[in-house]
Amino acid sequence: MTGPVTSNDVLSELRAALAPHGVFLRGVVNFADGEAAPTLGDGKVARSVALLGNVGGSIWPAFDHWRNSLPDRGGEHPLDVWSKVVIEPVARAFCATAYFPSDPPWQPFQQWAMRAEGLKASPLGILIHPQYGLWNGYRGALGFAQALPSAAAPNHRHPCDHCPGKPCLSSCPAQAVLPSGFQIAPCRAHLKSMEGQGGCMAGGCLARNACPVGAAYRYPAQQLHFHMASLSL
Ligand code: B12
Repeated sequence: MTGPVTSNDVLSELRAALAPHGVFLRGVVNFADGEAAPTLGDGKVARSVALLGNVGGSIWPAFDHWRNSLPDRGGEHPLDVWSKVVIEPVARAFCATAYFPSDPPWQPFQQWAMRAEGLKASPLGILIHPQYGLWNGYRGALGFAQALPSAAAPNHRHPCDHCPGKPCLSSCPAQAVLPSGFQIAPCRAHLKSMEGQGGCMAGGCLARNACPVGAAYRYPAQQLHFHMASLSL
């Protein structure tokens, strides 16, 4: 694609450009006039964003292959670097502006996801998907000057409302999952302890692992460890 977005096929073309990297077009948000929206590269306000992310371990093979090909394995934040390596060329090809979840000023990725995909927050703070559970995240978003074709967000039933026993609330060995929100300090201290090294650090966050929704999409072991190591930094 070499020009601005004009065709209804843009979403199919976007899906095709992202697929080799295991990145999915997760949904679209169209902004009304005057609504808070991100700024495009040319200083104008975006009319739409396309949300890009992973579903289960979809990005892991491409990311791991890229990382293993580099002498420094992508540096201190390799997944953030890889996301840019993959998404920035797509943004250029589609005349869009790329935003990344880790880049300040933080764009409201979760608000966009709630709007575009009808997702709801789990007690952990992570949005839960009815099919993929907690095993999903965002690698970037593309801002466009035009509205994009979009369907109304699905009105999912909130999986946590019907969860028997809510095991995520009682599985955190650091008591970091409180009704008031996730507490990063006890989580990080636990990850550094012997118990944490052998538990959450080795096999992934025990509270996240305890969620029964989308268990088939749980990240592969290497990816679980990667995210815990990043969180403990
Ligand atoms: C700062 C941050 C954190 C901080 C939270 C500090 C805080 N109290 O807000 C810390 C370091 C604790 C954190 C941890 C994790 N995070 Co985080 N985080 C972010 C980040 C970069 C900014 C959040 C923000 O302020 N946004 C700005 C406001 C304007 O956006 P918003 O959509 O309106 O904000 C929502 C969030 O702030 C959310 N929120 C509030 N408190 C918390 C606490 C946690 C733990 C989370 C996840 C969200 C959350 O509620 C707001 C309203 O919906 C976002 C990316 C982003 N740009 O949003 C990722 C993001 C929210 N994190 C994400 C994830 C996956 C995690 C981890 C699981 C990562 C890991 N390595 O394990 C852990 C959670 C651990 C656990 N057991 O639950 C994902 C969530 C994906 C999803 N499906 O919802 C995001 C979107 C990043 C991504 N690449 O996809 N995170």
